[in-house]
Amino acid sequence: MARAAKSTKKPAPSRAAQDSNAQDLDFVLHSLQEEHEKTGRYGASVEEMLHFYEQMLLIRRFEEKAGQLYGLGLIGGFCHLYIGQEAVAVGLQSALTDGLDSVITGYRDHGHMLAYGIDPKAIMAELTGRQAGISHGKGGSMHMFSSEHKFYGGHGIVGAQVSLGGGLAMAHKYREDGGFCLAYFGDGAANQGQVYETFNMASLWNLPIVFVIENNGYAMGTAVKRGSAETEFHRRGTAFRIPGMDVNGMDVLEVRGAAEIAFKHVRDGKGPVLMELNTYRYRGHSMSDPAKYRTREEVQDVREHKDPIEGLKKLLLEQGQTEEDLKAIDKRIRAVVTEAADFSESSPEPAPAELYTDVLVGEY
Ligand SMILES: Cc1ncc(C[n+]2csc(CCOP(=O)(O)OP(=O)(O)O)c2C)c(N)n1
Repeated sequence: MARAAKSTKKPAPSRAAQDSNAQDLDFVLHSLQEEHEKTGRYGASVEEMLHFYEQMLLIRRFEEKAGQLYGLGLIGGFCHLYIGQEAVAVGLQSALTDGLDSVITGYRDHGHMLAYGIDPKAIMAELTGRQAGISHGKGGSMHMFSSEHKFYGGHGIVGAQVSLGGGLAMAHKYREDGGFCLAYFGDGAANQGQVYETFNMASLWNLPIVFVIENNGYAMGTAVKRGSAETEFHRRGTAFRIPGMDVNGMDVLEVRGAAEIAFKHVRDGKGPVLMELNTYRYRGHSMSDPAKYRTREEVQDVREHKDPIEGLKKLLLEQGQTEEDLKAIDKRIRAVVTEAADFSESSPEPAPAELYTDVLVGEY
């Protein structure tokens, strides 16, 4: 007969006692927040600001065009747009070392690829399933990949990219190449078990990795506070001694400022960092989401008061740029996007023989 084990455990401390633990000298909330708040926004030159502006506008216009092509039936399958989140990828990736550091993300990946400098034509051709696409038209929106650019996807399995990112970081360390991995995931993915297994191993092995939680407020139709017990995502590495940072992901200069601190920490061999980038997606989760779980007013309010592109535009105007200068940039970007769309529409689909390429057959 089973015998009830005698509990030797002390009773659980009250909430108040737990709160006072936060004051204990033994308890450390691992954080780089103080440094981030002290340093603040990145002191960009006007040239750099113009570059960030162009990159964010390229993502916005590209995604708008992708939305149109989807509506016309030229893009099949899933398509998750990055509109609203542009400052995150642009601010972070502007601080990477080209050709050295690696990037991995989920299915909302077009913006990250554009921010990495990958040719818009190759991305649009992939979206439309053409041979000239970066995955030869066989991957589509969620499965783009370019080892040449150290861009390791594009993953449809929520959270999977975090563990794979741990592997990429392990490779950087093993090869002693001085690079690190930037692994993006969403607030919904942040509740997955494999994320915490990766945190543990990354911290234990002191891996060069920056975990980036893009908190856009929703996981499909579930608002953060309905699905997450701890909504301050930057604190979630504390149990693994991974320092966190809480960053305004709608301000590209703040994102870049935070990146400087986080990336230095990792490059100095001090192990992983966890960044929470607070942002917002304007469009539905994917093209098939009518977004009934939030009001139009909520979206409009963010557009009017927090838009990352409008925010930077205001700063540029204060720095002496004119409306005409900025309109000329928009015109140029629209031409790049139109060219990418025309190119993909006139490109051939993959030949039937492509069915047999890039297929892994073998015994291990
Ligand atoms: C393992 C797994 N579970 C569920 C899904 C279905 N799914 C696709 S996206 C998504 C929500 C993820 O939200 P979040 O991580 O916040 O990223 P966001 O879409 O906001 O960028 C879910 C549940 C999936 N693709 N993979």
